[in-house]
Amino acid sequence: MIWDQEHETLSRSELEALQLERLQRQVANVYENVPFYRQALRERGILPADIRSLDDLPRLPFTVKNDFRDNYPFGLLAVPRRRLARVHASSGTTGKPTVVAYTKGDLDMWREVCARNLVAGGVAEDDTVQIAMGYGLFTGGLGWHYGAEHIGATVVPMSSGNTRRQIMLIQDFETTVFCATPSYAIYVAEQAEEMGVDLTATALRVGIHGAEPWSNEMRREIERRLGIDPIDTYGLSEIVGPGVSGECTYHCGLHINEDHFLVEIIDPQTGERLPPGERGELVITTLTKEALPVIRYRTGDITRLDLEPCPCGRTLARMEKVSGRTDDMLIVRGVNVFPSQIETVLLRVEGVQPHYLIVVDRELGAMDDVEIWVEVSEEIFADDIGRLRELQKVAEYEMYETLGIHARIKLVEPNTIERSMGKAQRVIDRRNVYG
Ligand code: DLL
Repeated sequence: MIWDQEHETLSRSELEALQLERLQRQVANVYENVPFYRQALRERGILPADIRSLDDLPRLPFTVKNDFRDNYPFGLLAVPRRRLARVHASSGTTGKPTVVAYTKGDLDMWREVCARNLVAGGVAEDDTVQIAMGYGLFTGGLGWHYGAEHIGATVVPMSSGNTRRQIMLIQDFETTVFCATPSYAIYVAEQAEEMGVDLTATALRVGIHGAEPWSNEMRREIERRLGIDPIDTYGLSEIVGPGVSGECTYHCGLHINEDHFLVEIIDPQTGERLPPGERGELVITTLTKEALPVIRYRTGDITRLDLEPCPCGRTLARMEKVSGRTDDMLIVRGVNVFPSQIETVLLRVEGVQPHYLIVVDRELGAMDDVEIWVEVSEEIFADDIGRLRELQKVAEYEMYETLGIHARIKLVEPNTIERSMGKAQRVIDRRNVYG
C-alpha cells in the first residue's frame, strides 16, 4: 500500500518542478525571516531570485550542527515564537542541546511523512504499534506515535526501557509492530529468551528501526530472534526527526520523502557535489518546514542515492542504508573503517553475539591500537579454552581479510557489555587523550 499515492509516485520531472517551486519559496522565506541565512546569502552575493533551477542549489551556503549551537536556542526560527507548537532537542555529548521547533503545520507534515514510512514498511490500520523508542525531547517516540495514529493503527506508547513489561505487553496486547532502535530490539529479544518467551511465536510481524547505524547482519539477527520483518528508517532532529526516509518491504534502500526534503551527496572533504550513484555525505534542504527551515544541512551521514523506480511503485529516490557518520569513521593505521563494517564481520563469526565494543587507543608516539570486545554465547564461553582461542583467531583473521585492519579480539562472557535502551555506544576512542 502507498499512503500518499500522489506524492510518492510523481514522475521525476513533476517532482523536480515541485521541488524548485518550493525551494524558491523557501529561500525567499529564510532571506526575509532568518538573519543568519540573510547574512550567509549576502556574503555569497546571492539573492533569492538567483535560484532559477535546482542546479543553482550548490550556490547556497551549507548549514552545520554548530550553527544550531551558535544560535541556541531559538536564533534560527523563521516564525515568531508564539507560533511554535512544539520543541524537541537532541542531547549531544557536550554542552547545550540542539533545539528544533515545529509550528502546527510542521507537525502535520511530520505525521504525514512518518505515516508514509510506516505504510511503506508494511504497517496498516489494523496494526497494534508498540513504540519502544524514547518519548520526550528525542524525536523517535513522538514522531512515530503521531504517524501511527494518523494511519489509524492502535498505539501503545511504551517509550524505551521497562523491558520485561514491554515483553508482557507484546504478548497480552498482541502487538504486531515494534518500534525500537536495533540495539534495543536485540536487548528485548535477549530478555525474552531469558524469560522463556518465544517472541517468534507472538503476533509481532514488523519492526520499525533506525536512529543508529546497523548492519544487514544485525537485521538478520533481529529477524530471526523476534520473528519480524525489520524495516530501516532514517531521520534526524535538525531536519524533522524520523520521517526523512524509510524502506519499503522490498528492502532495497530507503525512500526519501523528496517533496519535503531535497537531497544532495557531497564529497565530505571538498564539499563538492558528487555525481549520481556515488557514495558521500548526505546534505538535506527542507522544502516545506515553517518554524525552522534548513538550507543544505550537512548530516555527516554516509550514503548514496538510487533514482531508479522501485518494484513497490514509489518513484521517490532511495538512499542506501547509512554506513556511518563522517565523525564516527575510525582511521586505524591509515585504514578507514566504520563501526558498522566491524559489526558485519563480527556477526558472521559463529557463536558471536551482537554485543560488542570497539576500543581504540594510541600510546604516545605509537600506532593506533584496536581491541574489540565481543560477547559469545553461553555454550561457547563454557566450552574449553581451545575452542575460544580458535574462535578468536577466526575473528581476527576475518577482520584482517575483510577490512584490512589488525585488531585484537577479546571474547567476553554474556552480559559483559552494557546494553542500550536507545542509541548504542559502540566505540570508545581513547586516542584524543594524548592529543
Ligand atoms: O535519531 C531520529 C530518528 C528516530 C530516526 C527514530 C529514525 C528513527 P537524532 O537523534 O537527531 O535523530 O540522530 C540523527 O542518527 O544523523 C544518523 O547519524 C543517525 N541515524 C538515524 N537513523 C539512522 C539509520 C534520530 N537508519 C542521527 N541508520 C543521524 C544509521 C541513523 N544511522
